Amino acid sequence: MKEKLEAIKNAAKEAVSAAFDEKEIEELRVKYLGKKGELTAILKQMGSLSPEERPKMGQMVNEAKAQLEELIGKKAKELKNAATELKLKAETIDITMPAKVKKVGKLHPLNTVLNDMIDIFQSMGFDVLDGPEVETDHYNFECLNVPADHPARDMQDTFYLGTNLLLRTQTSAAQIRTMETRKPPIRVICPGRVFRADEVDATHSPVFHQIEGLVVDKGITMCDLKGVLEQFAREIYGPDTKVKFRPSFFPFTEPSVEVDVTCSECGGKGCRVCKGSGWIEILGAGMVHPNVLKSCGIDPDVYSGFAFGIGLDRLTTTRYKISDIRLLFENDKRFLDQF
Ligand code: 2NL
Repeated sequence: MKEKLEAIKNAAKEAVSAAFDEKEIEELRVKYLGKKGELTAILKQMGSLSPEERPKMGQMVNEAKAQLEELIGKKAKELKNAATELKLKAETIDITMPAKVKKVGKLHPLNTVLNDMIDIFQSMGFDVLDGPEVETDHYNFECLNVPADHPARDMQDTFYLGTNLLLRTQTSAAQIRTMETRKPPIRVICPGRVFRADEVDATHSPVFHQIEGLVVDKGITMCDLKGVLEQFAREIYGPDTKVKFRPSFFPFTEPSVEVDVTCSECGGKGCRVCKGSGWIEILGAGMVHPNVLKSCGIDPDVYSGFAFGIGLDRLTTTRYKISDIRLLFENDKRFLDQF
């Protein structure tokens, strides 16, 4: 029996020291120390020993048991530490690695310029309006005093969708509806896409963008028009910008003007951008024609107003030195990434 105990002890020691992981050591604990384990089996056989041998043998088995328990406990701890270390190593974060750059979207240059313009007019008390891109002949031309034989009404210049429906050529229609529904004082701007059947080249696109503005109240004069548009020009182009008003003609305003500002590229000396003149035309404007007020149910003997139309695309191409208007519409990522 003594030899048997020795043999079990040695086999157990060897197995424990060779154990590879926590699962294996647990299996060994069951095999040797468990209820049906080998040491327990020896204890059960003690009945066959003489009364003198029994306590001696009992002591030896208990010692062996204690030894093995300690050994197994120690090894289990070692294996557990090794496993933890391995896991921590696998989870290590290298904080010196460069971070992954997340690409976020940004505003299209047209929207950046539009937002600037909206801020300027809102600070002067204007509301921002929206309107449909598909309009009727009535709102796009008739209410605006554009006669039936005006070249703008020609199929060559306007996209017709039927005899009466068309793609709006300016954003005035939304303002016409405002005059029909709101009582003066009216102070609105209306930004949006407009459409003309133009030949496409570096400076012309059949789709472009406009901001129209309208002010109607008692006692509005050309001075109000000049004040508002000068303020706008100085905020967009800088406080030293000079503004020039030239007589012009539009069917919907009388008198009408075109507005030039000193060239932002050369400061007025003359360059390629302003074609040597020192001036750049930025908008058309005028006092709202009495016929237009009448067509909206506003009495021109009581009220007067001014209106203006500003092209957004050329303002954007000159600000960012974009050589071709088509770049604004092609959505080429290489172009858009530069803003
Ligand atoms: C341009 C400049 C302009 C208007 C637009 C307008 C709107 C209403 C009444 C009167 Cl509701 N006028 N808009 C006025 C002057 C100029 O646009 O170059 N247009 C061809």
